Amino acid sequence: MTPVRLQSAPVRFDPRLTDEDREIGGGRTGVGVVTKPETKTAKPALYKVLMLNDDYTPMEFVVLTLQRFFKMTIEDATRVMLHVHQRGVGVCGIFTYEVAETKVNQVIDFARQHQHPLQCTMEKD
Ligand code: TYC
Repeated sequence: MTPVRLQSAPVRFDPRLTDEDREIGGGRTGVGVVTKPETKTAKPALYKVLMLNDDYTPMEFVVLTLQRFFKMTIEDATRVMLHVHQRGVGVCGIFTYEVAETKVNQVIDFARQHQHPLQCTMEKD
């Protein structure tokens, strides 16, 4: 009877390995370095929603708009409205792109419905 030779399958030459890697177990040493997996989730870009001053929109309407769409207290809304009135532009909040875009459209629609020229825009933070 022919003796059965116990032999492991030939290991394919892997050009990516160094000689050191090949030394034991054909590069499959079962030994490795534990590395933290790379985190590939990028944080979304943020956008400032800006309120613009004009000469016609009533101050109370701007305060109401800031309370309604930016969940501000009457005190914060009044402070932001006065800042915009005095400086020409002011930040209502900082949001991801789609949320910022929705808020800008809500403000513009609300102002139009009430025949006010109030304008709102967004810019990358
Ligand atoms: N300037 C306006 C007025 O005097 C008030 C106002 C404030 C308008 C802020 C727009 O974003 C604005 N009635």
